[in-house]
Amino acid sequence: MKDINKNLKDKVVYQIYPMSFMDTTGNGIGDIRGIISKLDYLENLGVDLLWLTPIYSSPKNDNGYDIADYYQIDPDFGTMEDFDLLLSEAEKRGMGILMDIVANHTSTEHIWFKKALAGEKKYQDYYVFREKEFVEDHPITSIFGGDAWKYIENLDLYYLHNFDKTQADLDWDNEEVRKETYKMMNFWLEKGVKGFRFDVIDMISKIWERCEMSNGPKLHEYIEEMADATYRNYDDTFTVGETWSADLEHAKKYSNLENTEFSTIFTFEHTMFGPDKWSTTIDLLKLKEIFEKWQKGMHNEGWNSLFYNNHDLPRAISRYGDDREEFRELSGKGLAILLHLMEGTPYIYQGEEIGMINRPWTREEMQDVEAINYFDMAVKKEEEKEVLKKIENISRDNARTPVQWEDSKNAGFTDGTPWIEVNESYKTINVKGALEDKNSIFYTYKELIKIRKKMDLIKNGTFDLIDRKSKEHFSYMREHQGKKLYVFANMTDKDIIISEMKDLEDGEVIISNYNETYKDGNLRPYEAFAIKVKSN
Ligand code: TEU
Repeated sequence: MKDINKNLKDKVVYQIYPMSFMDTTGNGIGDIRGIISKLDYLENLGVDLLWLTPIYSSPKNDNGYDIADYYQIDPDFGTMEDFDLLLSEAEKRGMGILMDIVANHTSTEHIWFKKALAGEKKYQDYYVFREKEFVEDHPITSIFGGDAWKYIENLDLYYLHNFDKTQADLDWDNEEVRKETYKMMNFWLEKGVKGFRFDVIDMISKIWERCEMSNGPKLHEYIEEMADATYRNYDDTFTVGETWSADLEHAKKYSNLENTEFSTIFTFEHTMFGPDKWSTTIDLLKLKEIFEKWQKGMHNEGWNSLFYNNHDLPRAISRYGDDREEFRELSGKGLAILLHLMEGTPYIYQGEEIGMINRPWTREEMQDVEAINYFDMAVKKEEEKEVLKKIENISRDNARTPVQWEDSKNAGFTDGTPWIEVNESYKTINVKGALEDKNSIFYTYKELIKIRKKMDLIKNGTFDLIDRKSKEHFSYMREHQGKKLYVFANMTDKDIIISEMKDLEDGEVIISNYNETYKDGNLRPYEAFAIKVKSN
């Protein structure tokens, strides 16, 4: 049996959204050579694994999550030679590459779908083609808005697309589809990738009786089969499943430490609070409860992921912290301290380590298919100003503005015209500046990664909230083998008092976002720090 979860608890993942990372050709789109040019930077940060969102051949209606050929690198990103070079250059620096596997759907440009449209029954069975009667009995709304069934006139059939109409759902109950997927995964494993992130993997088994698109009866059976056929045959792999619908029970099945389907999973409860994705404000009490539920629930039974943002979510500081310039750095460091000292695998989303923030969008500037669909529908019912505010707070485009490398033109991302707006904040927020300033957010992340690797307590300790009723601070205590770690984070822009801090004067402050250490129970705006003490 291979050691698939080697050093799992030490690892920190950095997510790269290649389109927006670094462009070396001047076409305005980031590329693989751009990633290679920044590997020294990532090594300096200290991360272990680089998760690349899809770089396969794609028409990019959903920025690469609509895959036309899983065996080809999209020419916008470079060539297979570039990719091989990336693998070896990353390996030299002790970093592994994780590929994104989109198993639920392909682009309608994929050869299978084209053959299906041309009438080949074999390939129609790869997808979910259904007749009118079935479709009428099974109304399904696309996650990107509108009807999830699209009619094809010359076949007199409908196909299912849970996302964009150019992303046709595959039928995982068809054994050939599964085998083709495993073959493709083994192709990448053979090349030397260290593992995978699985896009909407909870959707591969559907519950048709209830029109539920996730958590179907065969879900775990198929994942087991996939793991056996692929990554379980390789040493030291890392896998993460994107599972929006996972409750604790599913989560433990997925990432059970003994017989693991995935090393870890992404759950999203802490990213959504309101009635829908667009109208949701953070409720600190709720946020604390959600983290507590997952921290306690997974302890010793599974292994969770720690993240605030990714390519589908707005910037962490703008959402959970305070992006006003006077507080941005403090708040960014505070959020990092709060998250990284919990149990689970931390993910850093490109630009998070320098404190990138959201920006306002006009209709013309929006790139994201989800945001555009939403805007066009919402303005029919609501004030445009209100809708634009929601887009500014929540839109995926916020995560997709180019990484701000320098304070020069286009933030040093490209010599050409960037495919998406550059965030105007690049003059003050950029990598060059962050590296030069030993007090920057970057060095807090770097320090947190080092601390994680050294401290068993972070990897294995219990988790208990401190003062769960406080609407001002988010604080907790970890405990393991006679040692305790207290983490305090003021979530407001005011001074606050925390009485629980009083007895900790003898402890050792291991990290803080203010230079001088704390004073008896008084926390300054957004102050966050961790203290290690011996327990009696
Ligand atoms: O995301 C899954 C997903 O459900 C998101 O679309 C999410 O619901 C949305 O951003 C929030 O409303 C994955 C990918 O991460 C995303 O980029 C893709 O668009 C999607 O799958 C389809 O492949």
